[in-house]
Amino acid sequence: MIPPPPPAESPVPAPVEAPVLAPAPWTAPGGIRVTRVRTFLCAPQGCPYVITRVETDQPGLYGLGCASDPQRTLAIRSVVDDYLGPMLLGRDPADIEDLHRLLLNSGYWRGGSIANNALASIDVALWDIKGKVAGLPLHQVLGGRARGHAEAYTHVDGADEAQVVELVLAARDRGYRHVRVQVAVPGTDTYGTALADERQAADRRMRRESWDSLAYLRHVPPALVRIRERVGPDVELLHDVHERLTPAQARQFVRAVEEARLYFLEDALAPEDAAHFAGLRAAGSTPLAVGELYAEVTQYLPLLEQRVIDFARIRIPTLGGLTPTRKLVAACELFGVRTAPHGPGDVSPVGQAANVALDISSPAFGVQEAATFRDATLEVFPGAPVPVDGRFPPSDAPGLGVDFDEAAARRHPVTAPLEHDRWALLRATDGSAHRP
Ligand code: GCO
Ligand code: MG
Repeated sequence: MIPPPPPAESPVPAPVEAPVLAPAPWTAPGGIRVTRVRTFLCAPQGCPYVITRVETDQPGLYGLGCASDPQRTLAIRSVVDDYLGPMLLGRDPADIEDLHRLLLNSGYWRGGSIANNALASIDVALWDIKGKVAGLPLHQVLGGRARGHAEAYTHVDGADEAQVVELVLAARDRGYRHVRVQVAVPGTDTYGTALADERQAADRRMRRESWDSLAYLRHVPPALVRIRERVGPDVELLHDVHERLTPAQARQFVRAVEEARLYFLEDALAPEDAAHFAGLRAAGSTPLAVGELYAEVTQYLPLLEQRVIDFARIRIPTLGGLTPTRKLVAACELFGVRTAPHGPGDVSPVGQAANVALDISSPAFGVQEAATFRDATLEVFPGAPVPVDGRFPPSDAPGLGVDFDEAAARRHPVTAPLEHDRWALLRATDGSAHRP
């Protein structure tokens, strides 16, 4: 039995006069103080968002962060409400590095996606406040412009090549120079194709078909080569394997897809198989992208050092916030790896605004994943970053440049927070559980 939907708002925490749980030895009296940390659940995009708001004793000064991981929504909200939020009360929000380190240490057992998403939402909110106090857009706080705009990539998927080709050309006509293409494999569950998603929605996101690696290997690489032939050389094509192949199958895929001249091939290997990237690199020249599933910046380090990947698919919420992620991005720059931050519809506009601020200010930036936000999402998040002609312009508003409309959010409640974890219940043709 699915529990009743959670309240849209977290309980109001204790007033600031409570003892400061995580004091700093240098804090002088006066200055800005955190007075409340609140979380809000909403689903204007269909998937559950967790939004954190860090409030201060300065009228109208607050910061926003995104803790949205549809697979563990209620757990993440609890980590913010019950564990991390109380440690912020009474602290100066300017002490971002100290607070990030204390809150990370407070859990003792290292990171992981649930703890990191919660911590990230507070971390990004503190960066939002820093920009607002300084009167600067976040990309200026992070070092200023390294580019005039951030190139975006949009998603295209279809039941067959003809439909994909048509949608790629339409995306190019809308100004996109980078397009992710996913093509359905008849009779098998195929990641990223609308047909599967529609079925999932109809079945409350339960999987129906099984996953057939051999059918995928036979069907998709030649289809991508033919799609390249039909769309021509002037649009960058990307494809997401979504960690569904073994290392040997991934090497076959890389060899077979060479002539599609992909901009990058994403998640050809699961995190557990990262040691095989050297072999994958040797199988062909297709650029390799990985990382949305990486919860620790240190997971990237051997791949950077060996220079066996080309793009880091950084996910700021999963990595614990802007504080660790900007350090990783600097490392990417030093090792010649570009960033391609994760940003589909289940990253909220608050999370996307943090992505774009980092994109604009980092020399290592490659391309930004872009969702098509629904009107309801744009209503809940005034100032949401939206690509124009296939590119994100920098925000010129202080901080993240995105707000959160509580009243509008209440019109789009999270009604079935456990529904999304069924999305991952994929089985292979032999009935075994398979990575989704
Ligand atoms: C991508 C990702 C997403 C994930 C989703 C999981 O490349 O955008 O693979 O589509 O599947 O974020 O919740
Ligand atoms: Mg992906």
